[in-house]
Amino acid sequence: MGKTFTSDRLPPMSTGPNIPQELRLVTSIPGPKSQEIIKRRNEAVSASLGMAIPVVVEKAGGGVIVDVDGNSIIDMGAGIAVVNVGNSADRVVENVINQVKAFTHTCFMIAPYLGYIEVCEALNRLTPGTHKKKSVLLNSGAEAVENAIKIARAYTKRQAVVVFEHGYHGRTNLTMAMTAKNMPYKEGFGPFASEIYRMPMAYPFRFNGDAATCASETLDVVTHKIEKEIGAKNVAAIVIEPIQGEGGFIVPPKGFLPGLAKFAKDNGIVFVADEVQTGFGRTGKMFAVEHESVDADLITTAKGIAGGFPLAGVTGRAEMLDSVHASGLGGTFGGNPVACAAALGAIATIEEEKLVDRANAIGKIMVDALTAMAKKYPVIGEIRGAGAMQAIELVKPGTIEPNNEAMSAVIKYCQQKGVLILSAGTYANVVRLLPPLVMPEHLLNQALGIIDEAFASL
Ligand code: PLZ
Repeated sequence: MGKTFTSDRLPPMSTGPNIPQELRLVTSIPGPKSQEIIKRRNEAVSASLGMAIPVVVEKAGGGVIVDVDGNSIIDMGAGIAVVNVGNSADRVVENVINQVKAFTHTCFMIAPYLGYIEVCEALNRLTPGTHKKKSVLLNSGAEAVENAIKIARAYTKRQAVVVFEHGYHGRTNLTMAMTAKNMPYKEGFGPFASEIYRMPMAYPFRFNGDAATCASETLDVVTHKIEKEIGAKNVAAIVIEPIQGEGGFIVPPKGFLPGLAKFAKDNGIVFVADEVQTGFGRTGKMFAVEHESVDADLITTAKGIAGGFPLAGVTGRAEMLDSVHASGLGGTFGGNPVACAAALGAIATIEEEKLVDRANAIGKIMVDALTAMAKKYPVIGEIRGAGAMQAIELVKPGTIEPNNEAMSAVIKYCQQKGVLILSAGTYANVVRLLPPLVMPEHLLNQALGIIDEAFASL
């Protein structure tokens, strides 16, 4: 099915549960069983929740999701960059089963347990920088970002928070305020938290000039605005995704992040890298700030940390984590023992299976295929990303005008052919590819072939 791109750069590896690693369509999408259950979904579940593909999952592993009708779909989304180690990865399953049998909850603030401490030790070790680090564990990416702001404010005794155009940080009140895009995230949900200041983002594709000028000019504007409009001495934190995720996989030009980090350091501002989407090997480094050796004071993590279990963290300078008064941070479920056991399994998988290298190999295969497509199809404005986090920005041919219709058509075509891909972008014109890092090569090639067909069909 579809033209395939061949290469031999991905070594075979265990894909967890014993699910054939194949694209198999036995019904149209959605099949009859999925349709029946989706009727119940629509009766029982809030109508406000989205649904990227209308199939009901029965099992998943490696590079596929198998639905209740027996269709086996290639997963190019990994549950939004969560199952980097694949679904039901062996070490995650084993750790979780053992932990569930031992105990499921005590509340770390009531009676501590080793798993939480070991996850913090792993985060302190894996995040870049040789300074003394500490961590706190939470339940979700948004909660991690909220806690990073609490820590930065407590440490600096300042209030202002600087965020960026196209940024995404979550759906809680504070993180909604930090998120750039109104629809669907913010519309009607105000009033929003105060003391959030949004700055222009260095977005080379939409900047009139080369990447170096984009970095230096945008940095000038940002620092000028911070100084003149907020006052640098009032800023507690600058929060940025090293590669913006929901905003459309916007990769800041070289020099922009280090420049911001330096400005933060010079002005006593806590520099927070939101690595919720980019973390745990996704971009071909354990953390995306490593691409430019950016010195982040705090790093927020979630998604890929625990092989699908809800867990998040804030990791950073020990003196910052320790500046909060006793019992100032916490939560009932934060660092749940089962989620911690899963995280230890996921982290062991990433390290022992060398998934960071594999993310780079996956990236090379994707970039080769996508670059070839960009030459053929004028709706492709830009291919960008890092490692196994790659996106295609779609435009009206010959312009940089966003092409939302083409994005929807490509995604729909792929779904009908059994390839799950996700959308992104402030202008809803970006196709993003986030395969599990255990994706077998033949499935990756097959998915890329179908994406090519989708463009040809436009
Ligand atoms: N920071 C950088 O990408 C979550 C959102 C999906 P939570 N991105 C996926 C949706 O539509 O809700 C995200 C992120 C970055 C923070 C978050 C928030 O993480 O675990 O969804 O709260």
